Amino acid sequence: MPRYRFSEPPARLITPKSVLLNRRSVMAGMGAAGLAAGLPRAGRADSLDAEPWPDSTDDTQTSYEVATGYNNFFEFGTSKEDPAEHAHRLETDPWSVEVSGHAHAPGEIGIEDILSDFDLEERVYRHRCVEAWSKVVPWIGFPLKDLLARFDPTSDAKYVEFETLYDPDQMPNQEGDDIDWPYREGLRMDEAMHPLTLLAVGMYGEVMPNQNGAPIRLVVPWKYGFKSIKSIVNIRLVSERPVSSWEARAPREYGFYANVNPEVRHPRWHQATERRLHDGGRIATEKFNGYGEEVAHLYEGMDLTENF
Ligand SMILES: Nc1nc2c(c(=O)[nH]1)N[C@H]1C(S)=C(S)[C@@H](COP(=O)(O)O)O[C@H]1N2
Ligand SMILES: [Mo]
Repeated sequence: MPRYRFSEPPARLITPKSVLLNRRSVMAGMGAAGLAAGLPRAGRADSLDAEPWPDSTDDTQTSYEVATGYNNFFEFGTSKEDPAEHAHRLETDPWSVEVSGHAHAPGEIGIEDILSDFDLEERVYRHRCVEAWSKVVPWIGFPLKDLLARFDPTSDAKYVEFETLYDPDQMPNQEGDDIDWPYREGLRMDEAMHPLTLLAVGMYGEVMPNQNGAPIRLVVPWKYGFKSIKSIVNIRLVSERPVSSWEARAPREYGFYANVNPEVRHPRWHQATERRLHDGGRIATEKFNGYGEEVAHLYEGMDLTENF
């Protein structure tokens, strides 16, 4: 396996206290996750046994209600309210993720094993989206590289391709053609191996709400929101650059890299500012969403206007 060398995320991006999930409460909660979608926190049966999180970003945290009530999850409809209304139809137990392609040990892993085998630390990430709105969400997750290591990628693995579940019975908008289903995304191997690239299984101390991508989703904090694919069932280690669903649909509008970049316009809108959902205020968008110190080196020598 090729060796990737990255320092661990700086302390400001991780809560000082590593918060391990109470596995039993997670397991008990997985089945209830669908029913609980949209309920206020206190009413949810699937709380994770996590300590309150200290602030590790100076931006204000988005409320749970907004973070779970204003979403993009096209499988359930194209309006921001559709996921909260319809995602309860998604059955997340049982669930497994298949890892295939250029790996010495390809295979499948169930969500229970993911929850029990990987160190789940609660981290706060600033998460800003291509629509020019931003959320600050305390994700619970672990680095994607830890999962990939288990399947032992070969040196032919240059990119990682991700796929969401395809099941129109549960995801009714997959009957339509808003996207060439299933939703697909991709990362270059070094992006996938970066310690800031997370697989998230919860947020705000709870099992992931369905509308936010239960039971497992990607979080790539320096890229626009659409890279953070939800409800993943397939991970493929490939040698050619994959084409994401958005890139396939509108190649002039959505590139493969999708790094947050206020200097690069979307053809139909500028991307210099974002509207913070917690107060509706507009602020300047930071290059790489403020994570330049950690990730800018990945793109050294690349023209980010060409490679948007
Ligand atoms: N499978 C799937 N994943 C998806 C999407 C989607 O429509 N389907 N939308 C993306 C977009 S455009 C954004 S902005 C984020 C939104 O994540 P959030 O609802 O947790 O804020 O999810 C991303 N992941
Ligand atoms: Mo988005």
